Amino acid sequence: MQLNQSNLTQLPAELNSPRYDRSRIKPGIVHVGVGGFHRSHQAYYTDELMRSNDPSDASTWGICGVGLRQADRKMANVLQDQDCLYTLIVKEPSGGVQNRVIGSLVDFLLACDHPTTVIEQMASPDTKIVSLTITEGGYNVDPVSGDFDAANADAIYDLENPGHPRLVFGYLTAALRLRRERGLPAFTVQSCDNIQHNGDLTRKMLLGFARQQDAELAKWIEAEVCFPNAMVDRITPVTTSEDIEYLNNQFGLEDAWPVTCEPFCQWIIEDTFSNGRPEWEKVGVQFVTDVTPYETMKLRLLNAGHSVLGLLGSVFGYQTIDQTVGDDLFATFLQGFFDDEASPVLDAVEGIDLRQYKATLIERFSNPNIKDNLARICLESSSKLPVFLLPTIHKNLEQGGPIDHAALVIAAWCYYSDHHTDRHGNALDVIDEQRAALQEAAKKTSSDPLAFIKLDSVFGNLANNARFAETYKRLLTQLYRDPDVTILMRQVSA
Ligand code: CS2
Repeated sequence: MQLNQSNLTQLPAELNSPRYDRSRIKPGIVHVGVGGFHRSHQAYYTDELMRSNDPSDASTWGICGVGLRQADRKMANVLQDQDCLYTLIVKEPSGGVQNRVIGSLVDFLLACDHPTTVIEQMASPDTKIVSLTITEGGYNVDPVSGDFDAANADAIYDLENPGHPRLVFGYLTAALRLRRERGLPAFTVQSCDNIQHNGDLTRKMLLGFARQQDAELAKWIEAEVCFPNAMVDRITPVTTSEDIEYLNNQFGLEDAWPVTCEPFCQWIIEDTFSNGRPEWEKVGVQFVTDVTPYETMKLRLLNAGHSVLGLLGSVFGYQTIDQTVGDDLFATFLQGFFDDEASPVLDAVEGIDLRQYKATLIERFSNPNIKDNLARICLESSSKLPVFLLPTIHKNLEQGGPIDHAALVIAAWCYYSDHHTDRHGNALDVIDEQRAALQEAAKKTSSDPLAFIKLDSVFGNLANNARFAETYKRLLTQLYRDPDVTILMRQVSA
């Protein structure tokens, strides 16, 4: 049976279909970047609200998905065939599975085909929030200055073609211009990407773009648009053909693009919205005045922990996070990184027991049903590690704290970037915006052991720190002599 609106009432109870009347739902949210994470997180919370809330309020917070690029065409086609319905497959560590068909996504538009429709949807009086999961790369940050990268070809195109832009900032600016002209209140721009101060970054980039186009409009945006910062968390591996087959074999359901995720789910948001928001607090979302301590904790423990396992595990020849952390040596190394290097330089977080938080992380990573591929973890490491790992290193360098675990991870990253293989020579699929630059720098290791960390677009001035340089060089030289990372992991853990 095909997943669509007319078949919903006939689906087996285990698929937990939405019972609310989807035909009454108006899209109050336009979401740009409908991938796995949006569908396991924001759309899940919103569906939960629609199931539980006074329907008159929840029904104004439906989501209209937007894909900006040709690469989103597959999602557009799948969602169109399925009336925007999809299955969320929540996999428990015990092997149990909780399925639910999510109904909060009510429309999907492909911007490259219909730019005006997307701009009008954002400018509609119904739209109160435009939310984003566009990945780190989507923010168009100049890696050296940290400002909006005005030299980007798409940014230049958008300034010349405001009616059919390419970047999200072109769309937001065009829609906000219409709202201002029409006397409508501004929408909130809500980043849901796993980025530090995601709201502040979005604000900076949007204003950077808008000022070049229209200084008056930029001033209005500055005064009227809220950009709440948020910490987002739910491990969402890439959907596999087995997930699609599982629904088919188990329930006879044809869902061309389900999403799988872990049971854990967290969203902590600064409560600053320009034009109202859903009552997400009714379904477990936390609203706070300052999200900084929560996001720092998550980035430097969960995400950094992933990178520790991802890079060392990849070089060793493992495939998934649960397999890697299932090896005692890797688990001990990770615990050592958490306890000796990451947590001593974290500020206390109100209401959170760090020991407990770290234990929960190891449990979540160990979930054998998630099968989170190391390839997913390692992709775009050049935008991840400067946020996940480098701040911990810098703090420890300032305070005389230990750096060996982190330095070994960077050495493994150099090996990985240089060879694009594991230690046995099996190819690794390296996906990174800076892939070529990373490899070029890593290739110079034989003549200059510090060449990799001299790549300043990633490492800044780290190579100038004598203590780091010495530790890194020692570990790297040994790793290049014998790429079995476990020898060095034992040494560091001892
Ligand atoms: C991962 C994250 O991409 C990564 O490196 O650490 O995608 C992680 O799974 C999420 O942030 C969990 O919320």
